[in-house]
Amino acid sequence: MRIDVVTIFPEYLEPLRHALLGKAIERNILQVGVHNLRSWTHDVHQAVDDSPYGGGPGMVMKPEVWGPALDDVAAGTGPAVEAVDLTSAIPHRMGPPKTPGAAHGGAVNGAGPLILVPTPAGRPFTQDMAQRWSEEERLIFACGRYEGIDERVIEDARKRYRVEEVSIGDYVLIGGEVAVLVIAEAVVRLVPGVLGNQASHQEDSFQDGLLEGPSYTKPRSWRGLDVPEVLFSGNHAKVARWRREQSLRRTLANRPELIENLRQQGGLGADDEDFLKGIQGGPASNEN
Ligand code: 6GU
Repeated sequence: MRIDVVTIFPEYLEPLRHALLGKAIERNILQVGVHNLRSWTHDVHQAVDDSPYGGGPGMVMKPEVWGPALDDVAAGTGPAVEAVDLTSAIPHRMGPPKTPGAAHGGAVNGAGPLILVPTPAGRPFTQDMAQRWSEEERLIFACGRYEGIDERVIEDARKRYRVEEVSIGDYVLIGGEVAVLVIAEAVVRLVPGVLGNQASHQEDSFQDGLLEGPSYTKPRSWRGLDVPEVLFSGNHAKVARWRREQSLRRTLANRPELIENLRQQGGLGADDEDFLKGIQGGPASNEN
């Protein structure tokens, strides 16, 4: 997978080089290009925004800068050629240096890159999206400030590319950069070969519509608190049932709407319903 990010704060994307993503870069599973939007300005002030038509606070990012930036990054042309790919921050076992601009160009799958626009006005980011996007050849993130990019940039880009506007939650950030870090991490960890243990995302929170339950390690007793006895039983079916119930319990407490969603989809068995009834004190407790 190749990820390109267009931003006015390239240094903000530095964390992509570290830890899990750095390892994926090092192992050639991932290439990351970070591009400074100001490379596509022509005026002496390198202006990327202007005041909004119709008035109001804040600034709007200019279409004459964003349009060519997205086209060049998609095609690997213009200033996008000069952007040096991020290399891993991991000092040991570094692979050979990559040629700047290598691996640009059209996607092998013929669908072309998927352009992602982080914005609080986008669709809520979910694990399902992370799963779908982890199967893409190329992702291009277009980071705007929160007042936004001139709408025509999105409208025009949709004529040639697949474009999705995405939000990471119901709060407002100054710009999309941190959202890119969040989304990239969620996506890249699902790319085959990135996680050491491929089984380890089968049990992730949200993978089955429920939150993950508690985990324990040694010592068996710590500060007077004991690891639940069932985990020493060696009875795999019993452990699996207990884990399911812990997931149901935590999901009901923290995200009750997820329980309802799962119920609508037929994802709760009779034993699940019995357990939920038990911890809610019966259906009467819903009536208040
Ligand atoms: Cl993706 N961008 C910005 N600027 N603010 C956000 C967001 C994204 N998601 C939630 N708030």
